[in-house]
Amino acid sequence: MSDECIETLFCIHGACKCDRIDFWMGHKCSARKEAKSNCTETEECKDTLQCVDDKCVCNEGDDWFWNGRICRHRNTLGHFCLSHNDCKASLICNGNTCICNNTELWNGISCSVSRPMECYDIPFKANGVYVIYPTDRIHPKPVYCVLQDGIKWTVIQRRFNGSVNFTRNWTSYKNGFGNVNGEYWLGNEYIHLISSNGRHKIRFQLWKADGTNKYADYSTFSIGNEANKYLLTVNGYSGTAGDGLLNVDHYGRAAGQKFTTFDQDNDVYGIRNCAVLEHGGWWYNQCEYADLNKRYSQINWRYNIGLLSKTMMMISKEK
Ligand SMILES: [Ca+2]
Repeated sequence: MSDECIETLFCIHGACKCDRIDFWMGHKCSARKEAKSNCTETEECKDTLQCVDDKCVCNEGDDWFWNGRICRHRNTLGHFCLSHNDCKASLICNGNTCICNNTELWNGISCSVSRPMECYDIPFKANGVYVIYPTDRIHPKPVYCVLQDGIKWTVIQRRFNGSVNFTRNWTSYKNGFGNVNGEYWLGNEYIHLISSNGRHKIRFQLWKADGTNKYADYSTFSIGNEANKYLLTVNGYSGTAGDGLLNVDHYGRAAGQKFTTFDQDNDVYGIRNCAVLEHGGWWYNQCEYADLNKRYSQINWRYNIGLLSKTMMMISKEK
């Protein structure tokens, strides 16, 4: 019975305890404390608050806030809200939805007035899909971004299971195709716009079916515009895969070549179209030495490496 307990304690299930919303101070019960109050134990703080560095706080990071009763998780773009506090930093609550204010755009992490041209411009920490604005800084383009060796890369090509057909026409290669979460080609127009905006480098990542992983870097990479047929410029090879584009047999040198698709023959092979022969779109010469866009079962970089089962082409700004 409660009268058997000393003052401020209640008899709960046969034991003297403080009321649920109180805590035991050592000599009496006291109300649990609000966010930002001084504390020595988490027990002293209101439900879901924790005592960290002698203060009652929401301890799951900046994405959590105290709403006066409990710690709540801030929502991301497009999710429900009642107030600005319900939304992640830089988002506002409008019509019960977290949005950027109308002069800013969402880059996958925050709203920003400076619209990213490429992954290099985004302060991301984890590989994934982010939004870039390479065309005019207005139209969004989702892209897969990779952080590797401290470098932020924009993935322009990715293949790993053959689920996406790379036998495509000029317009398809120009605008891009596939799935940004899976296999895709970013699009020659985007690759041109990004790679011609300051000096760029490219990394070709190559995996064989047995898991062997090699790479080829070129410290200079750009492609021309559509009028130039997206002509390929690469230079400055380093890596473990060997150079497959520049200092190779003349007939297959992709460096300096225009892009060819089955409906637009810009290759050097006079009587045939290499894109038809190889079932892809590439900077064909007569025809190729390395070709990552051909029929999935035949992707190759150099003959001494063998067939590839997984590829990634990614570009970044070269400082
Ligand atoms: Ca031809």
